[in-house]
Amino acid sequence: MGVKFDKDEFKKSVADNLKVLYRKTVDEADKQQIFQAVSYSVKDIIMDRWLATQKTYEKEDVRTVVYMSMEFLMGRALGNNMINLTVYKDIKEALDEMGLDLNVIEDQEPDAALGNGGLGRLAACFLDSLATLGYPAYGCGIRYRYGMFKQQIKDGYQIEVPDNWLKDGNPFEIKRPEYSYEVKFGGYVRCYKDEDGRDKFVQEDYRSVIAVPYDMPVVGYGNNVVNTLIIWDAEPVNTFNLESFNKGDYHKAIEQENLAKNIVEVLYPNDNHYAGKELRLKQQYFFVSASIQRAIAKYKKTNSDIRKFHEKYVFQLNDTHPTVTVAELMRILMDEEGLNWEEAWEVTTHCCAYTNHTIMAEALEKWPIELFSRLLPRVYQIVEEINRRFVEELKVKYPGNQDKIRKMAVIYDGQVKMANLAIVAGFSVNGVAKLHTEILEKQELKDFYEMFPEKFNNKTNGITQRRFLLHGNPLLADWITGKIGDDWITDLSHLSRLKVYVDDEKCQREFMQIKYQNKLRLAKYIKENNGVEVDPRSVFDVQVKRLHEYKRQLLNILHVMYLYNQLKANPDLDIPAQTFIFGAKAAAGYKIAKLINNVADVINNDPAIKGRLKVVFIENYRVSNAEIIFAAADVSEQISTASKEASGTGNMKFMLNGALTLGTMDGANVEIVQEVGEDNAVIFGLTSDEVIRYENEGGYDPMEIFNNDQDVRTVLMQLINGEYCRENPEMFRDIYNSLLHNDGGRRADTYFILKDFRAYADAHRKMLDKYKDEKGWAKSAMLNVACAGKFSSDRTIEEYVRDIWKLDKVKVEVSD
Ligand code: 26W
Repeated sequence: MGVKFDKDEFKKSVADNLKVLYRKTVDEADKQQIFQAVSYSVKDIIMDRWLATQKTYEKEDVRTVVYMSMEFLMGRALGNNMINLTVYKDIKEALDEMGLDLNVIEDQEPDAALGNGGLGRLAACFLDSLATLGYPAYGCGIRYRYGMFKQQIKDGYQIEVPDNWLKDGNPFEIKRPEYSYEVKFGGYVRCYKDEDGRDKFVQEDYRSVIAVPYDMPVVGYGNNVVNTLIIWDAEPVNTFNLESFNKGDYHKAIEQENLAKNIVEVLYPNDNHYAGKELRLKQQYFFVSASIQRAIAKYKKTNSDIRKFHEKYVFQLNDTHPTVTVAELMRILMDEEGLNWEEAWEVTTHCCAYTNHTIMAEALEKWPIELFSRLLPRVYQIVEEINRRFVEELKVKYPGNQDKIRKMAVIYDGQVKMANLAIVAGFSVNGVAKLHTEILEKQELKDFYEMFPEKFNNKTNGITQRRFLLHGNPLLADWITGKIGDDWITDLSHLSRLKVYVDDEKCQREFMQIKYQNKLRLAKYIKENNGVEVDPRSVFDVQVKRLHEYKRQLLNILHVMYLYNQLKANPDLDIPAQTFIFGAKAAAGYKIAKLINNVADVINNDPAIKGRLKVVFIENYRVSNAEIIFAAADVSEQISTASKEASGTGNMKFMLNGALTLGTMDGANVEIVQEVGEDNAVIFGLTSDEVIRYENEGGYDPMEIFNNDQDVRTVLMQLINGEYCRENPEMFRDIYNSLLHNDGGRRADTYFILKDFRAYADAHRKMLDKYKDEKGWAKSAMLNVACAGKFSSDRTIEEYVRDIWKLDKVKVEVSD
């Protein structure tokens, strides 16, 4: 089913593109131009498949899932598209012959960083799996002008630099203005009776924008399927709104122009933190309304009865961010399609399914009624009615129980609660790992679970092996294929066939040699990008993920400080050399990055340590360098406070690349250990039950640890004695205080860092003991790969399809 590849034709195509796009020959073109030309040549291969796929969907009038997400963290497209077209090596060869280096070309592409972290990257992995498995699906999101900020480190601080990812043009996207829709904001609702005496509602005196879609291809692996990611751009209703202008409404014209510009300007760089910004609600409604209008228009092309809309479309809501989908769908079905409430509710509640990605309280989206109703007057009326009916139901079911109503109502205390809306109107509510779903059912969403147990289900996250092994780690990918064939590329459970090799010493050596090569590659990257020299023979101990208190990068760096003290006190300590690698973007103002960088500065420049300890903060961690980092890791740090990390997906990427997990029993770590066995990971620390118990008891007393554990005490004192900041010893006072003292409503050491410290230090010791046993380590690392099968997003998607989406697979035929 692969693509028939003609090398000479491809070379000619690249040369032609350079000519047509830039009037240049291959020798004259610069790297960016070459990247563009090669991308257009690859797009050319995609195009016939894209056309054929969409034709097939239309002809077979398939049931479709629409993955609704504010974030799609796609990363680079060129390499991935070549991989999935199964022409990567062919193209590499063709370019070689033209004197061009594919790696250099790939490096010209900016990451499509339309997401913050786990949630956005999960959406991208899901699209890859849906296309590869041949399911009719498309993603809907926003074409942010500026994606996730680029991070520079200056003087140890994070500097946020705008990510102008579209500056050189995006060769893979296609603008489709013919499918544009108007989206209205503000004004008021006029109610009148139509000829039949029915109530009609129209929004008047509104401001509006035109939502213009751009399609991005999502190529399935080796199966001719090309699905679509639709990202919406906003354009002013009329470049210079003539109508308003003529009426003298100059102000309104300018307002609408600004609205369009602002709405898609930038991705909010908040992860797990709700800020309540009006513009964010505008973004949400903007892409939701456009996406639903598009789905309904598509549906009506081939179907006549809108009452059966839910038979052909299901909307998966990626967290609460797109939850206004529920009310917008109701509005369109009633106000534009003429259904009554009951009919519209029947359709809506069979269309919408909600995924929860976090139990962090500060991430819960609650919009003030004032803001919500002012921005979306008609949608608000509908939310009010949903709430009124639901509260009636609650009163019948739980008479006199005000407490239930307070907690479960969609509107309460002046706020619209988006999670409650999603649960009430959705037919499915899922968590993203077994433990996470259990916590939702038993704690966070207990009342809802009791009322609607049938809606709740678990879907443990997964990752795509096409990007994070086949593309990111070609050496290991080839080695695996050499051993067990290439079925693993589309069925990761095949990796278990590697188990027969884990005791074979030759295989162990080959495997570790590949790891070493990947460590060399990362060392080179670090040298070139960060100017730090690291020893590829040292243990690469890596924590890469968003910087967040609950993820506890602080625990990691405090432990590094402790290790450094140990090595200073005992220079003969018999432990392998270690490199601690961090990579993370922080919400603006978070101090830990500065601490990590200062610690790195001190340790890396201390000759007494003889290079046995190094600390690196990799600047601008993102999808493209993540691929290099995972491939090179020995130890995977997954150390969140138990119960806080819903799933984690980086943990799976490390495992797939043969790193051992050092982690807490949190999120999907639990399932990772279950798959690989307790001997091939190191687990430490409080369990989620223990954490939750302490939280309910109002915390614990970190002072006791501070007073009794001399090592911890020393490390904490070093936060405030200038050891890591000569010029300002007060620099890390806040961190010190947060660990030891209650502050207003905030408990000391909210995330149990000191409580888990000893166990963490012991876990590290245990890990190093394992590392010293070379064969044992090789075996464990190989077993991690061999047991990673469950964590393919292909498996996750099959479960979504089976339990929630009920889609049929499609076959796409293409004549090359
Ligand atoms: C409204 C602000 C905001 C922004 C982003 C709130 C919440 C979020 C996301 C839910 C944060 C996120 O990315 N969550 C992560 O989702 C991953 C995919 O399911 C999980 O693997 C991570 O554990 C979870 O933190």
